[in-house]
This record gives sequence, C-alpha cells and structure tokens, in this order.
Amino acid sequence: MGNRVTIPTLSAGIVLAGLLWSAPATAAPPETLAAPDISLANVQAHLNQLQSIATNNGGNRAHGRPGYQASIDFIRSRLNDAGYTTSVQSFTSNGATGFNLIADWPGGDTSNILMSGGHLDSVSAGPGINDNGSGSSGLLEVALTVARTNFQPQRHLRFGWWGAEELGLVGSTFYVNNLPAAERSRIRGYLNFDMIGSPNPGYFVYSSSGQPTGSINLQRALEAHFATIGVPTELTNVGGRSDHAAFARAGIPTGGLFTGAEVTKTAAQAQKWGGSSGVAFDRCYHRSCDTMANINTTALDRNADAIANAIWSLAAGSTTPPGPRFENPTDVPIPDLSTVESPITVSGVAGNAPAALAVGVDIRHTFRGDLVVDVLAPDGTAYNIHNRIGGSADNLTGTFTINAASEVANGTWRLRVRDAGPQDIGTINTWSLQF
Ligand code: DPN
Ligand code: ZN
Ligand code: CA
Repeated sequence: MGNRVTIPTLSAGIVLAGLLWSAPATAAPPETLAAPDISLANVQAHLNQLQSIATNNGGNRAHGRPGYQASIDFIRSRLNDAGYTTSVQSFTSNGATGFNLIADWPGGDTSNILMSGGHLDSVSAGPGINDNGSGSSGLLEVALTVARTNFQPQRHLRFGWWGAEELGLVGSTFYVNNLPAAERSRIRGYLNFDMIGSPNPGYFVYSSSGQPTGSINLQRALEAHFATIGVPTELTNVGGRSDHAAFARAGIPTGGLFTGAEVTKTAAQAQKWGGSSGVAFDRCYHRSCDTMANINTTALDRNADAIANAIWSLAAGSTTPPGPRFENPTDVPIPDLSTVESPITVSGVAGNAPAALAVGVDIRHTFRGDLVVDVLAPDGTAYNIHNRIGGSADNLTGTFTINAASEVANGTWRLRVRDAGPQDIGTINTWSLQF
C-alpha cells in the first residue's frame, strides 16, 4: 500500500445522488411545466450586442446594410451553439438582399407548430434597440432558455427573425408566401413581438377581435403572466403594422405583445402603468436616439417573461422525459500512477446536456483514495466527481450528478481517471451518461 491521503469531505458542488450502482433513476411524475424566469441580464446582453453591431456599422442595422448581416450572424450563432436547426432565407427588396432567420427546436409534433417571431431590421436612422432589438433579444433569450432547460413540448417550436419589416413587412410576407400550402397548415399559431421595451411603456396585447385571425387562446396565453404579476394590460388593434399580418392573411391564428410607439400615453394609462402622460410611449421611435438608453428594463423583463409563459403553456410541455442513456462497458486498465480515459460518443440529443446529468461509474480499484476522476465534456471542460476521498475503501461505484447545462450534449464525452498514489491499481469496468 502506498501513500494514503485521506480527504474526509466531498468536494464542493458534487452531489452523490445514489450510492448503489444498481439504484434506478427516479423519474419525476408527468406534470405541466411552469415557464422558467427569463433572465433580464441575458436579454440586455443580447441588446448590447445589437447596439455594438449598429455602432460598428454606421449606426444602424437596416435592410441591405452590413449591420443587418452582422445581426443575423450574431443571433444565428447563438442559436446554433444551443442546438437549434437554423436556416437563412434570402429575398430581394429595394435592390438589396434581405434575410430571414428561421430556427427550429428539434422535437415536438412537426404537424402542430407554434411559431414566434419579430423583425430584426432597424430603420436606417438609428440602431433600432427598442424597435426591434427588444423583441429580437427577448425571443433569442426565450429560445436559449428552451434549450438550456431542454424543454420538450408536445408542439414543435419555431422562431423567426424577419428582414425588411421597416420596408413594408417584406421578409415575413416573403416567408409566408413561399411556404408550401401543407407546411402553412402545420403552423397552428404565430406570436409576434415588435417593440417590447418602450421607454414610457404601455402593456398592450394584440386583440383577438381586432384582426382577421386573432385568437382568444393566444391572447389569453399572452395576458396570463401580466395577470399573475398584477400588471393591467390593454387590448390593441395593431392591424397590418407588423409581421403577424402575413400570417393572419394566410389564415394562421396570431397574437402579440407591444409596449407602444409614437402614440402618446393618456392620463388614465399613466395612472395605471406609471410613466408620463402626454408623452409618446417611445419618443425615439424610428430615430437615432433609439439606443440602449431608450429601453425601459422593467417592461423588457415583464414582456420576456410573458413570452416564455405563453410559449410554455401553448406548447403543452410536460416534465422532460428521461433522455437516452449511453454506456461504455469496455474495460480500461488503470496502471499505477497514470491517467487513462474511456470515451462515450453522444449523438441525437438536441441542445445542451441537462442541469442534472447522471454519471454512472463503476471503477474497480484496490484503493480509491488514489483516484482523481473527472468527466470531460465534448469541449474538454472537466467536471470532477471524485478527488482522492474514501479513505481505505476500494472500488468507486455510484451515480454522480453534474451540472452540465452549459455543455452541448452531442459529441465525445470522456471519463478521465488518474491514479495519483503508488502501488494500488484497478480498472474502469463501465460508465454511463443518462441524459
Ligand atoms: N411595426 C413597428 C415598426 O417597426 O415600426 C411599429 C409597430 C409595432 C406598430 C407594433 C404597431 C404595433
Ligand atoms: Zn419600426
Ligand atoms: Ca496506485
């Protein structure tokens, strides 16, 4: 026996979820999932990116300008990293190429699609942070939260960021008009978010009765969060002023949220919502001053949460079912004072790994106090599950839970075992990952 180091406490952040290798994972009973809180800080970080993009590209993110292309690239790469299937659709308007970004969350019933969208272009006069960086960033963070929580709804979720809205709803109209009829009928609802952080905000929900295909179900789903937090809403008729219009014309049920543009807030509205009566909801609407300073963060926060609440309830998600399990049963000898690895290649798992990734370990060894054991994510990030504890006990077997929510699931994971003390040796018998 060698140099025996006894470290009596578990390392911080590691949860021993089950002591027996054979212990079955307990599955939570099915229930409707409440929507998670959407991080305002993350939405603001996305908005800051859009502001920088404008600042670095002549002050705007308008159709046909480099700031628009950069906006598309930014949003697309964040979605790709999270496990979305993305595509960019191009069209021509006013002699320039425009782009729509479409992102599908893998899974759900693809003949029953809930689509949500907003326009990503600004006017050429300014950076378009409220109009419509706000809706674009809120949608992005909701989409990333879907991935982070590995939401598995019954309906299929699709997100759209539209080009050339400011030239007359060009991108969204192009998208809808080019959908094959069969695909069009699979989109059962469309939610639109155009201006959700106005500096002198109102809380408007698109009226189901004020549009050809307004839907009382969509309207109620969008109102629900505001009722929960005690914020009164008003119904508004946005008519053909934003990107839901093309969907409505195609007979698709539509709804949306809006915090107001050039119209002035009445005394009654200032009474119930605060802010300034006799002043526009957004006095920088379509102006160069539509910058980060033109955002009411409370309105942005409430609307982002309301979007999530609507999507979670309308998509009829249930508790995430247990995902697939992967195992590598190949024996790997652990020579003395050496480091060995056993790989598991994960494929077909959408998005990120769960926040509670269950790592099953069966290491036979004559002295586990020698061992340092890490799980390596596909990008190489190490999660320590054992660090020379356990005194004079031998094998290391059990299920360890690591928070792998920031890791993309697909790719090659490794169990790395380092024997750090002389004399005792062993074998990796098997190990597994339960997603
Ligand atoms: N469509 C918005 C714009 O981009 O100018 C303004 C707007 C949004 C007006 C929503 C009404 C409702
Ligand atoms: Zn606009
Ligand atoms: Ca040893």
